[in-house]
Amino acid sequence: MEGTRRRGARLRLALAGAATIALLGPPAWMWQDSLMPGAYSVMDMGYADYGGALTHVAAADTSAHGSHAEHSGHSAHPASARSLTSLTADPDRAADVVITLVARRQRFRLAGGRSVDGYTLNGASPGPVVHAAVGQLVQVRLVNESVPDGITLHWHGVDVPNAADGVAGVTQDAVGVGRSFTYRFVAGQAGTFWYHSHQVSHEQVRRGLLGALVVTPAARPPAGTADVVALLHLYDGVRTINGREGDVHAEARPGERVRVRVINTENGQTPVWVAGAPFRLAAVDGTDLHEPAPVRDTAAMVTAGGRADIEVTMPEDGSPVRVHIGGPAGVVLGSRSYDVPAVPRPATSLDLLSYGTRAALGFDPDRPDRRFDYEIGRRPGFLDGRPGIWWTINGHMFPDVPMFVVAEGDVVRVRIVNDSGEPHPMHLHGHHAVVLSRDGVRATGSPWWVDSLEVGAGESYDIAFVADNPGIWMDHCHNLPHATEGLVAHLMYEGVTTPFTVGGTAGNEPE
Ligand SMILES: [Cu+2]
Repeated sequence: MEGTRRRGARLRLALAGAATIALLGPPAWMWQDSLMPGAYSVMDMGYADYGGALTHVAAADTSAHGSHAEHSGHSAHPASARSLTSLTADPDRAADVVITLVARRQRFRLAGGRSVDGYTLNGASPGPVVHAAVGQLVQVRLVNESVPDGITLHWHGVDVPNAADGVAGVTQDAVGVGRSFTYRFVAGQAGTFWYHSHQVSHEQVRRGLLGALVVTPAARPPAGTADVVALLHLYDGVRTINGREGDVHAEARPGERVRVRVINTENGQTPVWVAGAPFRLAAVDGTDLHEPAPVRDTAAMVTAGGRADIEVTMPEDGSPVRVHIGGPAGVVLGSRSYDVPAVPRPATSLDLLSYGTRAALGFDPDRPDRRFDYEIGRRPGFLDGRPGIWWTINGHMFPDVPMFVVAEGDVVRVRIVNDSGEPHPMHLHGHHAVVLSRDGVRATGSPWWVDSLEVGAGESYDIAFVADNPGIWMDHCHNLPHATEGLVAHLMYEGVTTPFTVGGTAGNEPE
């Protein structure tokens, strides 16, 4: 139990009664109490939340109660703990897709001519589209030529091995100027994903350290289909698609089926709608929906950090189709002509709670091993000495937030409640969760698997996932300024440790 207690220890033991002192003490105490140490391990952050499985752990001493007893035994013996650096793709397997990405701080031009002071990968932003077929091993060597704060790459939506997750201070050190880091992971699921820096991410993502990752089914795409990436990003407040202001044109023949992969790299959700043809929402966050019906005069909402694959069948008469992405501009599909007028955003939006038809989940979410609450609030206080109105998680302010502890194989349920007055796009690393209900209304449509879930002000969601990817994983708001304001927690597997620290000589600053 010693290891369990150690990991559950608060960051500042000397101020274990911090909550009481903060309530009763003068503001100077609160200010001093909030100061973060120069380096800290996320393992020592906040307090352990075992999701109701604590009784199982406690019972382990007197009875062999299945896997929990076994895992409790593991944490009692640090010698059996695994560093997350060992959680990698098979080191003996040769890579199928090999890429080098060189990051630079530079002034660059968007397609269309506007000059931007930011960051590039291989001389451009967005960086190159990384393509892989499902099952292939992807190997990306990231080289930092000139980004002063250091960089990482996080593979957003890909359930990579933990050591490849790219979170500075949690799964690696930030890659300093003149250094490199190699990411290796198997592209286990066909779908639309993206990559971005997770070092000073609120600034580095905004200024361009990002790109698309497309994993296609192993089979060659059937004849008569086309595939278009549409990565939405704002540079200096200017809305772009694939780094271009205004429309992106893509060739599509009459009768052809087209998949437009919309990637929302922004901090707020965005609507997508289609003029000139009905569409189906074929996939969300890299997972195909089950039997999605064609719709028209309807918008699909894409969560910040999320993806939506819009499938359109081109009209037989050869007329073009406009896929609006957040506004008048978008992807215009055509062959002879790209002349299709913009139409206003439809009044109705797709509700994914009831879109498509039911299918098996592959596990039983009604028999969870752990149940967690992730209740988001807001209150005045100090965060690292800064006064402000900060986010809270289960009533606690960063860094005294819960550490959600699971064991490998657990079925995990999480109730996300948003009482903070603002929407939050919640992003769990390393896993996909299925939405069970919203505001108590059960999902009746296609299994709705997410890695980025818009939780509106006043809303609550029940989600579930299988803990099948050991490691230490961020579970945070992907409105990246909100993450800097303390809306960050972690999911930790029993028996997994990290040697990395936030802060320290590498200057790790994941948010
Ligand atoms: Cu948020």
